[in-house]
Amino acid sequence: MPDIAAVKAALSGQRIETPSWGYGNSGTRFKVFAQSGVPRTPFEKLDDAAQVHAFTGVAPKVSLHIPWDRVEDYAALAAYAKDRGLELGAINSNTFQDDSYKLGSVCHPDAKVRRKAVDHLLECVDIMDATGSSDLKLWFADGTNYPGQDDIVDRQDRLAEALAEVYARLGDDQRLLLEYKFFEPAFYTTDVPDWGTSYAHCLKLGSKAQVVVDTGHHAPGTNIEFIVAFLLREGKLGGFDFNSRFYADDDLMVGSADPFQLFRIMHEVAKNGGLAPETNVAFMLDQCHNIEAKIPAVIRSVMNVQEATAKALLVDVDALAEAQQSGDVLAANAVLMDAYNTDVRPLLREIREETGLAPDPVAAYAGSGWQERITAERVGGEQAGWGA
Ligand code: LRH
Ligand code: MN
Ligand code: MN
Repeated sequence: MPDIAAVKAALSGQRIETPSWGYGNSGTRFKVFAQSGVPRTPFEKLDDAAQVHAFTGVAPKVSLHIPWDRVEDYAALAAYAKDRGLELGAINSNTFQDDSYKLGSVCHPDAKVRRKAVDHLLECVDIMDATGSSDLKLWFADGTNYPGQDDIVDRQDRLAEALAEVYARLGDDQRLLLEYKFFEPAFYTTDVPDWGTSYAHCLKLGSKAQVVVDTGHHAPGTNIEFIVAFLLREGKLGGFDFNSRFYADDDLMVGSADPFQLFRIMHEVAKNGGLAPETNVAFMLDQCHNIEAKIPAVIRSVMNVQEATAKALLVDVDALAEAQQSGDVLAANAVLMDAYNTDVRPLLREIREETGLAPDPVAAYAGSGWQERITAERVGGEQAGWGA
């Protein structure tokens, strides 16, 4: 049976990174529903992230998106984060919201456009130097809409060249996380559509390049936990962009659409050493809260990751190995299901109370008065950058 003290230690040691854009207004391409009290600046996004950390105790890192979080002085932003018990996490590049990127960014047929895109990525590394961030998260919207539109292999060559230049610029303690997505905004080919493409590029680049798995970026039915297990085995799992999907890249709260899938993913992570800090798997959220209140939704999401992790840690791995070895299919499956069907909420409440936190973070936030305060004080909040 799992040792409860070790389970508790692993749970209180887990760190979940929240995205700055999850605190801002967002929507679909049909409508952005503005909410009152949303942050007007990257500094205010950090104020909200500090609330999430204050009530959960496990969310000290915040990912930034450039240019959505552009500021004059990034060191000052990092200092502001530090004053609130936070750290700046992954720097996400943006090579998809400029008119010049109509035919792609780093894969664009025109070298001038590629130069502009690579310069932006290099600027993101400069920002990392100023903020102390160790992760550069790259997602390329590059692709084509029509057969024949561009040469698939040429585009891979351009991608490899751009990645090599950015990789060469990384410091010793910095890494590049390459995200994949099977479609959208391109509808025919996407230049980094799947983990295999990302993995192949990362392998060529070297040990500072790793794959990031955005859970919303797969075709329905994809076995994401297999990908996770494979990448961990190869030392190439850099981290997650957690969210949930019913249809496409829905960016709903992690663990809301398919909590069982999240458990299966976290089981592979836990079993294969992915929770050990030295493995350096980043547990990041990449979500938008279009219709629900944002800060409590981020808190809920952090709790969903914790619940899936707790269940994964409760898997009796010895009993599982024994059943697997003896070819007892039903017993092996039962071991996993027993852990999944455990109500871990009392355990998590206990851990919170032991560390001086309120047992129910959502209720504690609701009673804190923060939402009322920002609603009164902040007028004219900004958009996350999505769904104008
Ligand atoms: C693209 C994506 C990528 C972006 C983020 C805002 O769909 O998942 O990670 O940076 O959304
Ligand atoms: Mn993502
Ligand atoms: Mn996405």
